[in-house]
Amino acid sequence: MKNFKRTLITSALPYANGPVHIGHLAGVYVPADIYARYLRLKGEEVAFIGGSDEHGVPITLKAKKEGITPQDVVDKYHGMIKASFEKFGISFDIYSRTSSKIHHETASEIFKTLYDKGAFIEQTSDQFFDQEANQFLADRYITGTCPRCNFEKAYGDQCESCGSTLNATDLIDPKSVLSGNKPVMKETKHWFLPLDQYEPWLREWILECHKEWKPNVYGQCKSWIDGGLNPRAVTRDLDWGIPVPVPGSEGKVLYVWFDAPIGYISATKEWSSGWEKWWKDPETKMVHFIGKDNIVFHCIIFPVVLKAEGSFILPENVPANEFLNLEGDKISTSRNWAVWLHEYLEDFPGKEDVLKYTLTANAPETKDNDFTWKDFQTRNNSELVAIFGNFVNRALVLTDKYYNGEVPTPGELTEYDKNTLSEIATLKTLVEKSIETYHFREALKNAMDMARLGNKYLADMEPWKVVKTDPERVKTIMNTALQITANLTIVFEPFLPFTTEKLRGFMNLDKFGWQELGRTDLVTAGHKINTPELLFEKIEDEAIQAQVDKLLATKKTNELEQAKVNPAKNNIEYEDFAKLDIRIGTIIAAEKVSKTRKLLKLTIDTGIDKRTVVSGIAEYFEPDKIIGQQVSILINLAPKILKGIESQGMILMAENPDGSLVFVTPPLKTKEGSEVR
Ligand code: B3M
Ligand code: ZN
Repeated sequence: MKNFKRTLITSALPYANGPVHIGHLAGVYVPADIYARYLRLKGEEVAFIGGSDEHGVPITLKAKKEGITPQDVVDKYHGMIKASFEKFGISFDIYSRTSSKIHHETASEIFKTLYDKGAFIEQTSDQFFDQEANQFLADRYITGTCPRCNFEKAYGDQCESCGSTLNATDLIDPKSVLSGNKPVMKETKHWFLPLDQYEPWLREWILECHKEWKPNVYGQCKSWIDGGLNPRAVTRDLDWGIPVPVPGSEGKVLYVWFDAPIGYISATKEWSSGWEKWWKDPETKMVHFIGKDNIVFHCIIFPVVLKAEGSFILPENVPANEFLNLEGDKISTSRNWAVWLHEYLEDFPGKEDVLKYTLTANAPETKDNDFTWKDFQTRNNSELVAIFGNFVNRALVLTDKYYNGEVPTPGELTEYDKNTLSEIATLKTLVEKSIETYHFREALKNAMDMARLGNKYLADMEPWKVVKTDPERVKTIMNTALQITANLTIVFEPFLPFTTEKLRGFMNLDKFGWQELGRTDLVTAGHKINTPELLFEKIEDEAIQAQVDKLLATKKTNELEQAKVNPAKNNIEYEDFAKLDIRIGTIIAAEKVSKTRKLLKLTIDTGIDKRTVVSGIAEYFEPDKIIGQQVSILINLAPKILKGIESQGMILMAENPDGSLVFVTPPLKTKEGSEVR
């Protein structure tokens, strides 16, 4: 293995179009953070880079939907994401963003360098264009009927009903999201990265020289390369992003996947004026932490960009994870099927480490895994509380009780004591090996074995019994237990930093370096510990049930949405209902309101009076066909002027999922003025 001088750790830049959830944490940020903390604890030189990915079509669509600017969208979510990471103690050296000036400059420069070197090919092709909006349409800006399943709202790149990947030109009856019009084909020019030209190099660099990459990563690269690489467009017709910095490119921006990984470089620049050693010195080891859906971008496309540029290093490893599911279902932002970090922090304050522990213990390293609240509770109650917490608590409480909190002087160690203590060094080696090969769940298990070791030691030694017969021996036992406890403050530091800080506080200890791990004299006789408190607390069934109920409610909402039925509104009191004065009436006259598409002016016999009501039903009913129609009318709605006509009440209508309207009419002719209640 090559010896490196420093490690550059990058973690995928989350899209700033929503908050972050447990899937992000489990797949990328927790493992990257463990790795960074571990290396720092070893005294190595580390840069841990993160930031928000703020370009791309989903952000412009979200902005459009909410009637705000794309910058508003990313400002909001960048802030939320950054705060969540901070609260979870993800120890970025910098958390930046791609809408920053320095990033725009850096990405433009790199594009320009490649352009000047002739690294791109220019191609014209026909793309959908919205003539009314005067704009080319990204795939997500086009909807139409899916050619596979006939779903009417398929996107230009994917059908969310049957899951097929589509081309916008496949859609039957395509429509522009901007104007609703049928888009036309128009010629446009783009710049392409000729990946095909790099195939021999990629084959050599990945398939020959990086056989040690995780099987899921290596396998995906191999199948991409074997499948034949094609030139890939690195520009788009869009008005949100980094303008293409070459002549003849008005209205075009860099493709988000071209600029996003360059965000790692710009963030490093922003963080340190000495950024070049991190990116250009072959003695820097670069590791990309990402999820499996980002493999091709980090293993093929971005390396080709770096290679074409010529002065940058390449990643040494890309330990991509599989996906984390939630209670058996794929995590989904649009379906709100997620545990959002900002909500977790509210519901479980002070339990950041518990979540990190669960996510690491169950990390989707080799296959997709499932997060369940039940498992979360069990991990906390039967592992953190019952093993780690229990051991530490016994060690500290007994020291407090027997020796007034002073570490006792040990006598001669038995074989069992010695074997127990020597296990610590063995476990240290295992943790190191696991972390250095990106097996974080195994590493955490190794660390937990150290707590298990202590727990078993005290259970076997039973100092609470021995104290009655051989108090001298108990000094040795407790000293040994405290050495193990002190070692736990080191071994858990990369995984549970809030917990180790707390534990150091209990033990009145400073932070040790990783190299001290395994020492059996970390606490000296006479050292005074503080009054012990609990390291972890039990999580009760009610707290778990509340989370499960929240997910069940989400499921219900989603089912209704699928069935196109709106969820029920909040309960009201009968008095609220009783305020409504609804009567049966009959339409006695009807005419269209001129210069409107939707409005009819109706005259209703309410049994009390004959009054005028303006109603938005003209798209569904011809005026002369509804004379004599019985209706339900809300007669005590405050009158309102509509198009210059005073509307005195409201006709009740039932609305079908497709928007069509039906009168709410009694099935038998009913006397005008009858009350509906
Ligand atoms: N924002 C995709 C994602 O969140 C993308 C990662 C960029 S890493 C340079 O999955
Ligand atoms: Zn479909």
